[in-house]
Amino acid sequence: MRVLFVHPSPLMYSEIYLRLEPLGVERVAAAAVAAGHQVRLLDLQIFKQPDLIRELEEFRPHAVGFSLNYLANVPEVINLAKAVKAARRDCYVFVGGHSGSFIADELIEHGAGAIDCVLRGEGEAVIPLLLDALGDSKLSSIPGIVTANGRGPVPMMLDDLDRFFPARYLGRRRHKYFIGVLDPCASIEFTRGCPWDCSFCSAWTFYGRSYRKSTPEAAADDMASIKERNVFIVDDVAFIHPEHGFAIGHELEKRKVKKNYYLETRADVLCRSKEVFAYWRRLGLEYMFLGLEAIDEEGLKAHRKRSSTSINTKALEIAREIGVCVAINLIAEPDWDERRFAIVREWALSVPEVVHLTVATPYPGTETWFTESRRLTTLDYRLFDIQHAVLPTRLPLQRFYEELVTTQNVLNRKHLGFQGLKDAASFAAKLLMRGQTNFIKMLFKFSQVYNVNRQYDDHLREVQYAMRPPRAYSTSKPNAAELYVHPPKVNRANGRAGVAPNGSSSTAGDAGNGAAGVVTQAVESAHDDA
Ligand code: B12
Ligand code: SF4
Repeated sequence: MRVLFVHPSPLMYSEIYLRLEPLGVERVAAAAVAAGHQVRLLDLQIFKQPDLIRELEEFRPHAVGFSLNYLANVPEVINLAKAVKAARRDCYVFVGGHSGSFIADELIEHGAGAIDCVLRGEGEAVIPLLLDALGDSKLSSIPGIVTANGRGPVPMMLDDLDRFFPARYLGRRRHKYFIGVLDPCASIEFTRGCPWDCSFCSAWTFYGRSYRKSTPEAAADDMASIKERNVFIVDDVAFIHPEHGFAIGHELEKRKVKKNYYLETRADVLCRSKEVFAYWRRLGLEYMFLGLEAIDEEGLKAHRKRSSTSINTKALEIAREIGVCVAINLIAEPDWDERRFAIVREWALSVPEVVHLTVATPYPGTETWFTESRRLTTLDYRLFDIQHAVLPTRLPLQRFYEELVTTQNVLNRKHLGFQGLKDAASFAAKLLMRGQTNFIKMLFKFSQVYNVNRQYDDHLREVQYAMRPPRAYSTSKPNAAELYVHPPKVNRANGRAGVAPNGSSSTAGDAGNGAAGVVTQAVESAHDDA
């Protein structure tokens, strides 16, 4: 069967800092290839809608699968599904991916017949089953399937992360993938899932709080097959288990693989396992993204980050000591006023690191989606990109954006001061000599993207598809069935759901002090379960 996979266009944030390969759909595509199908992949972060129509005419796919990881891409994907059906009526259209999994029924409804099914959860194990069952009554028994007739059995997890390497060879114009000066840049996955349970995040609810690892040998083989010099490690939290990081590193050394790396981790993981990060620095680790989220204890507690300002400070010291450049993320709360923005600016200017701000946004699949007491001010999916305010702001909205953009500008200028510009110019010259222009284009786009009027006007656009709002606000936590895509494994030791042997994963939210112990147990137990 001929199958075309499509990744939608980039969101606002990606327009400047990065554009990365669609690793998830590349893995699903690899599973379809392994099952004997003829597969193509079109990434609309690089190509345009007319390219999709051309591809439909040339390739004449029997099925088209959209990857929908980001909520803000929902209207685009629905309209593309409609365009595909209009061009090829008999083509089977399906949707998968992170956000798609949390709002499957809603998508089927908006699609009004253009989306034949949504496949919830991981795609690798079920894609061969779906393609095999098209036009058959077996379709309704595929794990994770949702059609206009209702839901099938619970989604199925991939039994072994080593099974499918991403089908990178299906990508076209790979030189377009980059992150900052790592231009061009490929992506790789060493582990999947996260054993923490931050209230604003859906990474843990998607994977049922599981945490799995690829073998060091497979991870190194995958890395060795990458042609690009720079690699983004997509794991939610890198090197939770330092021995895994060391083992991968040793395999890379055996294969004489030398690259520049970018990864994301937590401050407490960095503090606990400094050695593995120092070792990776020697292997080529250049940049690290730390989601500190808040600069005070109260903020950290509200996000249930289970970290403290002293751990955050220590993590920054460690990163400086080992010589890795850090980008910090802070969550801007809609109730911030001028004074609060000023405090954050002052703090950001006092540290040498790059600081990013994202706006607090409740997402389907997160706990805050159910418990957030402030009413959503919009049901426009496109604004759910953590760069727009979707909750009532204390300042008038336009004023909030003025403060946000001013802060982004101050933070940006900090790195593009005289020395920054000199460094950027020298990077740019080197990249130009290699024919890479992504980083250079990025330097000129900032004011176009972070623009008060543009952000404010985004709220005034007509809403074609309205999001299904959360059910009435509740102070009690939602029950697990409402949150998880992949249901958690029942713990063998105590018969309860979750990863912590003492059952603390389901109650860990109450933890303030002593949370570190609870999570360490969760992390260790995730290790056993993996
Ligand atoms: C790496 C990552 C990024 C990378 C690269 C992503 C990329 N190239 O696609 C970067 C840094 C660019 C990024 C950016 C952003 N990200 Co991000 N990102 C992630 C992260 C940590 C891992 C994604 C990943 O690669 N996983 C590994 C692959 C193998 O898994 P996967 O993509 O989910 O694919 C599997 C399934 O989803 C499914 N699947 C996927 N596609 C398809 C298609 C079909 C047809 C089928 C059947 C199945 C299927 O099968 C795959 C294999 O099992 C996730 C968190 C998470 N754990 O999912 C957040 C996450 C997806 N990102 C998030 C956000 C908010 C953003 C930004 C908007 C942030 C910002 N500051 O503006 C931007 C927007 C990016 C854009 N598209 O323009 C949110 C999404 C929230 C939401 N509900 O919309 C997440 C969930 C993080 C979170 N804490 O909540 N991100
Ligand atoms: S540590 Fe928290 S924010 Fe990071 S992936 Fe895990 S649950 Fe999400």
